[in-house]
Order: sequence, then C-alpha cells, then structure tokens
Amino acid sequence: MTQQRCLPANEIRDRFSKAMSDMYQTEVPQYGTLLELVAEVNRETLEERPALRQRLEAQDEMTRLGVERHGAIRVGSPNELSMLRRLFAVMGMYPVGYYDLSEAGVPVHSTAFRPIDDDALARNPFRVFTSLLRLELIESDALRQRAKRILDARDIFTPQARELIERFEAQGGLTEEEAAQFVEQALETFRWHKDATVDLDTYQALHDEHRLIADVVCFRGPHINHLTPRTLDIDEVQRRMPSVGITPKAVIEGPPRRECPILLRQTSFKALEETTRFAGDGEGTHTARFGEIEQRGTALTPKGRALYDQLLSEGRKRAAGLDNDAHQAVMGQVFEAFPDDLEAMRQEQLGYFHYHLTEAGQASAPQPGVEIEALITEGLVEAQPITYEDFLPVSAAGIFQSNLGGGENDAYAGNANRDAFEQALGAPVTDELALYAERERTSRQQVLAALAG
Ligand code: OOG
Ligand code: NI
Repeated sequence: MTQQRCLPANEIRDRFSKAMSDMYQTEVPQYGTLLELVAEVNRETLEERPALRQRLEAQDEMTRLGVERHGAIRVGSPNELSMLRRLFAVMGMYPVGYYDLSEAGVPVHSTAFRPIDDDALARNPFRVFTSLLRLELIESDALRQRAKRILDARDIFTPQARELIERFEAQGGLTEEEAAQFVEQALETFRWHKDATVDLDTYQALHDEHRLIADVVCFRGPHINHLTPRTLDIDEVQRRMPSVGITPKAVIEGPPRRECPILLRQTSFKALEETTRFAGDGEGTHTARFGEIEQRGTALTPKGRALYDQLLSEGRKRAAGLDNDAHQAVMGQVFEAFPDDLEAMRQEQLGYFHYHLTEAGQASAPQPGVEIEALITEGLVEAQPITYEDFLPVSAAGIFQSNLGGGENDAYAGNANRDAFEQALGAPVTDELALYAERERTSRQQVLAALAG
C-alpha cells in the first residue's frame, strides 16, 4: 500500500466543529441568529477596547474567537461513553475534568472532551460537554431495567464511523478522504431525530422520573442539545437577545462582570418545544435543544478557585430570587473580595499565567540566575493570563435546570463517583488544574532558559 499523508487531528476537529455548527443552524435557526448577535457584539467590543484586542492577539486568541464554541450531549451507557472517547480522540479531543451534577438534582456525571496543547487550543478549542446518565439513581427497579433494555438495544454510531475509528487507531491517523468520511459519519451520531424509539407511555414514565432520563433514553442518539459561541461581552448579548426574538434565561451564571474576567460566565435561551412522533403512532412534544453563550476569563489556581467558590455560594444566597440586574449587582459587591487586577491575581497566586519574553527580553544579553520577578520588573518578561478552557458544575447545573422546566430538583443521594465514570469511559479523566499548572511551569522554564545564556 502506498503511504498516504494523514490529515492532522486539529484539521479534522476544525472541520467537524464547522459541520456540526452548520447542521445545528439548520436544525435550530435561533442558533444562527445568536451567532450573528455574538459576532456583532464581539466586533463592537474589539473596536471599543483596543487593549482587549491587543491582549487577545498576544495570547493567540484572535483567530480562534470566530470559530470557538462548545457543544453538549448526554449518553446512556458505558459502551456509548467509551466509544465516544475513541471518536473524539480522532479529532484530538480528550476527556478533561469530572463534573458531578447529582448534587444539583441532575442524574448525570460528566466530562469535557477538548484539545489540550497550546497549539491545538489556538487552532480551534472545540469542546463537547458530555454527560453519562446514572441509571442507578432511578429508584424503581422496573423502570431502571426498562430504561437499560432500551439503551442496550440501540447503537448510536454508524457502522462506517466505527470502522473509521478502528482504522484511525490502527494507522495512527486518517487520510484526507477518510477524514471527510469520518466527519460525515460522526455527524450522524449527533443529529436530531423527530421520531422517538419508544411509545408515549414509556416516554411519559421516564419523563415523570426525570425529564432528562426521557431525553437520553427515548431517542436514537445523543442529539447535540446546544452549541455555544464565545462572546467578549455577555451582559451586552443578554441585553440584546430580546431585540432579535430570543428570550434569555433569568440570570447569567458564574462570576459577575469584572475588569479582568475570571473563569466562565454563561447564559442560555429556553429549549424549543418540538413535535415528536412516538412508536405506535402517538404524537407529543419534547423539549431538548436550546442555545447558550459564554464569556471566558482567567483560569484560577486551587486557591483562586476556593475563593471563587466561597464568594459564589455567598452571592447566590444573597441574590436568590432577584432579577439579573439585581443579581449581578449583589454578585459584584460580594466579588469585591476577589482582586480585579491581573498583577494582584498573579502576585497572590489566584490565577494561572503564561510567561513570555518581551521584545526587550528577546534582545537582552543573558541574565543567568536572575529571578522571574526581577525580569518582569526590568520589562524583559511579561505574564499573560491563561484562559479557562473548562466548565463550572454550579453553572452547568443552572444551564441544565433552566432547560428542564420547573424549579430546582432535589439532590440525589448518591453523590460523585469518579471511579465509576472513569471505568465507563475506559480511561482516566485528565485533571484540568494540572494542565494549567503545567502550562504555567513550562512557560516559566522556557523564559528562564532563554535568558540563562
Ligand atoms: C449540559 C449543560 C452544561 C455548560 O456549558 O455548562 C453545559 C447539558 O445540558 O447537557 O453545557
Ligand atoms: Ni454549555
């Protein structure tokens, strides 16, 4: 066989993320409207804030901004999850982070499949928040077994997708032509199906247990339930949503607006009510798919995260029941305890930073043995905040809840079970904090080595 060149995983991911976005725009036209609104606000924000543009350019984030998005799916069995791990690996996406949602009354636990390297993130950071249904949290034996039987009988992957994944694993890559087929076949797994695989009674029984269980169990596959573009000004997009016919959820999740954004702020619009055909000719509706936007800021260290978690829970208590403006005002007050200044965040080790040589640093004579802080003071080295690439369980729960209808659900008794999740996945999940710490450490070592002479 002649040796054919393989398409880089980054390229396959980029194509897949575009294909997914195109598909979702046809499926949910409001998503297209949202993309336009986000692009418009991003354009305006960059014009009004040249310093922000400069920082994004320096951090290699300008190119990715226009293609950046995350999606979310929910699967029903360990087999489905482990096969998805293999499917995402073809695109250079690996499981990062473990999120327990049972505490918030959602019977799933999750990870995010995403690229890891700096280069891959800069090219296209496409992430898929992936949740595994926890059937063991269904109390009724009969219902649990019924759900399991339905899930065991379905295959969410096309035979060609399976074959191409195996070929990727055997060859260590896919050729241009195979990659094109792969994107087409992989897309099938995430498509929406109007027809439920079960009758209306079964749907209703599962729905009564938890709406999410019906969503996972009753369809042919894990339809993509939202795709989320990244905005540079989430408050402005939230404000303008009604003017383009989109009703946002009541409050923006996560930290308040700041000079120096941290972690992740998110808001969504309500799920569509869709006509669904059930087996045996029943007709009904199902709500599954919605829209979401996010604004990303600096990744926090464990110390920064502990402060964030403490302030968030205090803020949420004080802001309970308030509308978005009042909620944000309360959060803003509570978060005054979190320094809103990059240098302070760095000095107090609240955030992760990437160190690099300034122009003066590149032109400088060797500085062996000089400490990094002195190099910064001399203007030879600069620190840039590292962008948070992951998710937040409390915010995720808020997004789930706003689309499940009704109020908050009670917590499930069975709490986090990372071991079971990793067993289902067939691999450990990477600790997201370790990744940021490693990127920071490597960048420090690189500037020190460069100046050592
Ligand atoms: C996932 C909800 C979580 C996020 O951005 O935090 C999420 C889901 O509803 O399946 O997407
Ligand atoms: Ni999301």
